Amino acid sequence: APQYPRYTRAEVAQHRTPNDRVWVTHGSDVFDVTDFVELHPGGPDKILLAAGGALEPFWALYAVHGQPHVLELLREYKVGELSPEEAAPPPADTEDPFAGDPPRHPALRVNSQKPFNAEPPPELLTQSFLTPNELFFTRNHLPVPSVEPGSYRLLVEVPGGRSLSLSLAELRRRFPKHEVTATLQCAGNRRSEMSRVRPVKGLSWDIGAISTARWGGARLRDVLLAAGLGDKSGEWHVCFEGLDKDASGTRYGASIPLERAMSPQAEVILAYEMNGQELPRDHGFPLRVVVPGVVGARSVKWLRSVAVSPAESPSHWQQNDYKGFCPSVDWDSVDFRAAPAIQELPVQSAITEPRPGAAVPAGELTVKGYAWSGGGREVIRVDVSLDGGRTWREAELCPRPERGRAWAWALWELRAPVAAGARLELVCKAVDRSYNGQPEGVGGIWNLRGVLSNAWHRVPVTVTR
Ligand code: HEM
Ligand code: MTE
Ligand code: MO
Repeated sequence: APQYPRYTRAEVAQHRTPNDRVWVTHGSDVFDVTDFVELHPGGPDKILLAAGGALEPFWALYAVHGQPHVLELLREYKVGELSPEEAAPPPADTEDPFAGDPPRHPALRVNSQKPFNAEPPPELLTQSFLTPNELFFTRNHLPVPSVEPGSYRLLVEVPGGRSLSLSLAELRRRFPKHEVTATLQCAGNRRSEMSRVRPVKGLSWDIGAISTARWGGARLRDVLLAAGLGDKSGEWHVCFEGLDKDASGTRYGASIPLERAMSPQAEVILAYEMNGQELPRDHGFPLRVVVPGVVGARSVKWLRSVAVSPAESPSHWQQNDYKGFCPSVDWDSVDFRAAPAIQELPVQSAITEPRPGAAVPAGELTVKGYAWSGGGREVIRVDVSLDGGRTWREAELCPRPERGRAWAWALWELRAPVAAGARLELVCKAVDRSYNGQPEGVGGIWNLRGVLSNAWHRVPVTVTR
């Protein structure tokens, strides 16, 4: 057998672009696939996502690679092997509250490592209607709690009713499983565009703080009824608390109006399944709330307790965050009590392909993206412009797997001829069933926290020959 040079993972990681050569690993083999990048049937952008690292996490998502001819093709590009000492993982730091966080997919774009906040790259976001669990955006405010599923109990408190303490087995046995396909979006999605107008405080999300899954679990309504919830008049809320806490013991919390929790049409569930698998640790294992059509912040993960209360959750994230304000309000004048907590989100859309600044070939251009609105309001149309909003055409909405309440996004596509040498400004905007549209610019919706960023999405590209 031929002798190959040995490399460390750090050496492989230096080869991430065609200029530096594109290296990948598979098992303990190292490959230089630079000359294959342009030939890749899945496109050059996709293969580059794995550049400098292991192929396995990517190939696990795209099963076409599990065929013998793919491995044979790869073998032609072998240039080396990983050094034997590369196998052992680094020792964990026990002082670090985040040391127990789970491993993550290398494709995720990390906005903050501790706590972990990351979004899928746009090229993968609209690759499938349901976001693979490994790529689903993650928004953690605190370390991921370690939960032992056998001893886990959910506390349920209903005034005038009884307190329940439910094991996972009881939740599954006592309540029928309800499934709902729903998109979750963080209030801060597309914040980076807002901070370009004027600085805002918050994580700099691009367009990927949004993802879609099929969730399975018990209806919150059924659980509250089992706890003896009777007729309630006046204002009531359902407060959720997570098991995740900061150094002072403060836990993540949020609430929704009782009316939504009890509405059979609103389909609020306590989910133990995500896309047919048990919940991943980053997404709330073993149990989370899923509130379809509502800002992600209310879908509390690692659910510790559910309590019906005359007041909203006292949590910082309900009272002093996730609220919108007039563009003139600054950190000296802001009064968080003056604005209602965000629940249903406004209509949103974004272009996922091509990427800003891309050079696209002349001929037929395919523009792809997502569109979604809160409250179950179906997206009825997506308008796309190639000239900065002067003229428009209607995108084709990809068929949705199910009708009814539009808790999930619509993926869309537009094909248009483009001429060599042109400079285009691609723009998209969606319209929902209530004929709500998106604002043209960021200026009028700018707010100090950078939430609710849903202006027309603009993507400049140039056309080569
Ligand atoms: C398709 C090879 C990396 C995403 C394919 C196919 C081959 C291939 C041969 C066609 C398979 C068939 O239809 O029989 C490779 C090699 C890679 C690589 C050699 C690395 C050196 C990646 C990565 C991703 C990816 C990192 C994703 C991030 C895809 C997708 C398709 C595909 C989505 C399907 C395209 C379609 O159905 O039109 N790849 N691939 N590939 N690849 Fe890769
Ligand atoms: N629940 C707990 N317990 N802790 C959190 O930090 N983050 C919230 C919400 N639920 C959070 C939480 C926010 S702001 C969002 S946008 C969603 O979870 C993100 O869910 P995901 O990480 O599964 O995408
Ligand atoms: Mo969020």
